[in-house]
Amino acid sequence: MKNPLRLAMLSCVLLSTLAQAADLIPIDVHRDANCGCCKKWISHLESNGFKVTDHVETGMSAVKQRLGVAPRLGSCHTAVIDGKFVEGHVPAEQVLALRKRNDLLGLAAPGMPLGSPGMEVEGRSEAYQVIGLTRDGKDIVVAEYPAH
Ligand SMILES: [Cu+2]
Repeated sequence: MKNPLRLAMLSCVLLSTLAQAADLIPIDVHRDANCGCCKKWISHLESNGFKVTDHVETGMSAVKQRLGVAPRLGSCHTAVIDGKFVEGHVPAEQVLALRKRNDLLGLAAPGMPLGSPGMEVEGRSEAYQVIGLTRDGKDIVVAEYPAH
């Protein structure tokens, strides 16, 4: 390589790629093979700094039971981060906030609310809540969308 500037730029790109890889937050996502909105939610996480390990499952209800997701909080996919569950289309910012909450076993966006990440439908959205399940088994509202 004759051009030293080009070499410097190239190594710069390599370094920033390495730094990004180190900063990504690992999360496991369990989903059914036929779930399209689950894949969209995975893309939402990936574009918000997560490194997703995708687990395709044959029996999601058994997975949810094993991970401690109360049936009333159920949605499609179930993720696990730092030993806590994330059920359904929870926004990435709430997943980040969950990492600092030791009072919660997990978070859920019950059902499949239109307009939540991965559930975008042109011109349609509905209000929904992000629910936290506390260590003593209570549901608490952690966030409401759209934010107001
Ligand atoms: Cu879904």
